[in-house]
Amino acid sequence: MSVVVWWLVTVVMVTVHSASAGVVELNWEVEYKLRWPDCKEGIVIAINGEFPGPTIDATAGDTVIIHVTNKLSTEGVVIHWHGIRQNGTPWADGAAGVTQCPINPGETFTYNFIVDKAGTHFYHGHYGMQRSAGLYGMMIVRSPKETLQYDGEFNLLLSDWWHQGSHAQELYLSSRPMRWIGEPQSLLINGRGQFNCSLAAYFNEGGLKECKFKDNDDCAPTILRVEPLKVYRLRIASTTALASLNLAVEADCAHVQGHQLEVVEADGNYVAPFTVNDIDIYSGETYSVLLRTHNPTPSRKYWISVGVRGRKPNTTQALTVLHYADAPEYDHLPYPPPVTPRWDDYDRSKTFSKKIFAAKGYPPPPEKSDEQLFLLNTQNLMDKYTKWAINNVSLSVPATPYIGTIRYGLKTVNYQKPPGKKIVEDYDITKPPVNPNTTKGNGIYNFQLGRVVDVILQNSNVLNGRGSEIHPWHLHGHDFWVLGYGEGKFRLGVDEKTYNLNNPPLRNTVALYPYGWTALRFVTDNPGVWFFHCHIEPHLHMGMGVVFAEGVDQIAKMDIPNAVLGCGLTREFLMNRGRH
Ligand SMILES: [Cu+2]
Repeated sequence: MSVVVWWLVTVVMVTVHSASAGVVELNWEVEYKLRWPDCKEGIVIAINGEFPGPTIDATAGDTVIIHVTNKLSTEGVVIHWHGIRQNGTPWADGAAGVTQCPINPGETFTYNFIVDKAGTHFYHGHYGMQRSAGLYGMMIVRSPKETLQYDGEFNLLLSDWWHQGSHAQELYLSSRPMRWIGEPQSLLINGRGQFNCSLAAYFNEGGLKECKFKDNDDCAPTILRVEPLKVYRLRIASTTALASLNLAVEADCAHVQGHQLEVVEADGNYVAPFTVNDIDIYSGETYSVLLRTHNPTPSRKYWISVGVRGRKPNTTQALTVLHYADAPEYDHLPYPPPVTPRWDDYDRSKTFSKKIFAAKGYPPPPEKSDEQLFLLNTQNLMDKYTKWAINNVSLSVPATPYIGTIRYGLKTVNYQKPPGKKIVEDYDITKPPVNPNTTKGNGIYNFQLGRVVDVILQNSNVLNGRGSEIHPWHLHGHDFWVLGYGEGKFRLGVDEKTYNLNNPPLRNTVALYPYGWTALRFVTDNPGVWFFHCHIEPHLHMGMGVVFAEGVDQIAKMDIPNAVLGCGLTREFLMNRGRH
């Protein structure tokens, strides 16, 4: 038997933390480090030397204070708290150019906000392509009165990894003609993956050699060590730059229900529980699933596989192991890992999405909307640069954060007029754009407070006419109700009738499927400036987003720390203020 020592790894079993003091205060240093995330050396963005960054563990109602020191030395940094709504603190949302200036090298900025709602969240860089460079970590907000019952829990933070650095990727995507970054070299689970070896090599899979880890190797997998006949909560988040994923746990032939996953939470909201063999997860989404262990005799280990969905995979499945207590440490697993579903089985993905409903007890959404905003998603060319555009405008985020220009009435913000339904009605979504030219813009959509807004995301064919891609859309500052999904072009006055107004799930991220539409509803109840964008980082980099301003009058009265506005026109304004 070959000497395999991959079980000598850190066990990342999260212990339940004691009653909270109400304030979680942390000091973080953000710095480039050399690590071996997939058994090959690479440059990652680490926090306090850790990659992924440290897990934030707070309780609903806590104030979270994080002093972020930028030690990247040649570039700015910001951190977005994904899933936290930032009620009353929109300046702490951490979106560069929207809610703050990037933190300068050598400087410290303090994020200070309340985590008002329990859930599985994460945080990540929101400047350039720093998420792709590994700036991310988990953020768990516990409920003081948790209704779910379980014996233990694990965090699984999923990401994708390229050997090419994020700066090169940025340059590739901004080149003329655009150079595509390609598929990721590895998928990572908690920052750990295997590129040139496999945990399952002895099944002759992929012609890879067997992984041989040393103690504390960066790329040794996070093993989930479990006891029989217990319930575990797996908190799963996807912070991939590109890949849509599927996660499956190996079943046991002897147990009909063996290792099924009961989905109980999505994006920090409880859902009506349903049971599946595997879950789909898009970038920006989080789930909690309950896994019931059985009692294998003799005790053994089982695979957990993570594979790519929605793009022709060129990336090997990520693997780790569910290790029952008393299972032999050094034995091979008896069966090959489960293979995640075919990448282009979109019907299967949609079936999963359509199983998600709000748990009992959530109030239904308002019955009618005040406004309907159509957002047509297209791929375009601008001066021979490849861009993604919404209603034919490719977003270019300005140097001066919107929140500052609005706060001080600097008159540089253009409020974009929603183009209405016409843009969708006149457009053939099955064909590449007839007029591929788009314009760059930094206009934003302006909403009064207390409005019920429906957003209809409409997908279309890409430039070369070879298909339509999945876009997971993420809204900052809000949860929204997912009212429905449909095929083809949205039919005004017809498709609204199919909306689920009874128990739609609340989310902050939702998938837009190829050639289809997705409808969502939210209430403008959070004064601030909020990014709404495709969570695929290269797509956002190429302009795939819009910005919502909400309660502009309220923003004008807000106490916004000067520290977030030390760039662009707001810096000038603040410097000249007081000089007469
Ligand atoms: Cu996208």
